[in-house]
Amino acid sequence: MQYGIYYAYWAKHWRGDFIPYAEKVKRLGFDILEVACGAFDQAPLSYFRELRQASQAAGLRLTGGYGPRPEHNLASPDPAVVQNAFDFYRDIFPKLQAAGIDSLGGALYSFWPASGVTAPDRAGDLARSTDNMRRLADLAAEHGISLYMEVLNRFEGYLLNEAKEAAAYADAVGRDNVKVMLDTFHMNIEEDSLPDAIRLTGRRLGELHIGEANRRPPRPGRMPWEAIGAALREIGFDGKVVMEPFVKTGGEVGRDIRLWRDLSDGADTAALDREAARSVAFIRGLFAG
Ligand SMILES: [Mn+2]
Repeated sequence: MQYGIYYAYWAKHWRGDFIPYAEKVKRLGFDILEVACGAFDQAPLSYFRELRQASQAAGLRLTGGYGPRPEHNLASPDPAVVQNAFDFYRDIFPKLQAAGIDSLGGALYSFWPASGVTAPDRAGDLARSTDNMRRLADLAAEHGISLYMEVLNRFEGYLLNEAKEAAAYADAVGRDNVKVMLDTFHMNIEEDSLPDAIRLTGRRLGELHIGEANRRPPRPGRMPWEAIGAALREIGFDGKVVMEPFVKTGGEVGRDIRLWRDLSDGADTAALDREAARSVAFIRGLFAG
């Protein structure tokens, strides 16, 4: 397994320059830096070549994340929205490839956050999403990219809330480069058993997001980290484990993640760095078994 962290732990905005994080994240003990791809259409191809060079120089692998905006919703009944989504992905896939990013994870099958939805056409959306995902997967494959369907809690999504739903979705799409992404923060709300959800997902698991129930970096005590590690070893998981902590208020990140209080105990950047380093050492040791 390889261990990573999402850059937004330190950031207030979803679009940003990821290059400065490469050296830092490696020094803190990570193998992977996960970046936000939602604004990749705003940047030129040359930026992504620089990003690749920076990550290679640091000895770091990059992964991509995206919570699709409503205008990129692959489940939409409006063909113009679906076309718009394909236009967006057709623009960014070559950029991911240029950056050396071989996976994109998130609620790619729908949109995020789907918090205002009251009466969704779940069956219709699932059918449309499944058909469109097959096409998107084939496009992604041309760029060597795998797509990870992130399972979200009920307050942020309505199509895939449980691992078993995502497993069925991935099976229905039936493409090797479409996998499932689980996240302990969402699982903590929706799953009866976190280890059982991992076992059920099995070989379909592409990436695991880790975090405490309140989205602090993993630490001992609250989540069943030992049992989660055992389940990952049981399914022979050799993929990406990426922590996605959010602890600081303010900006787009604080607003979208609904951070209304400081969960960092007033940490400055150096203290955030120490916490991330401590957390990845804890998880790495535990998951190794
Ligand atoms: Mn996540």
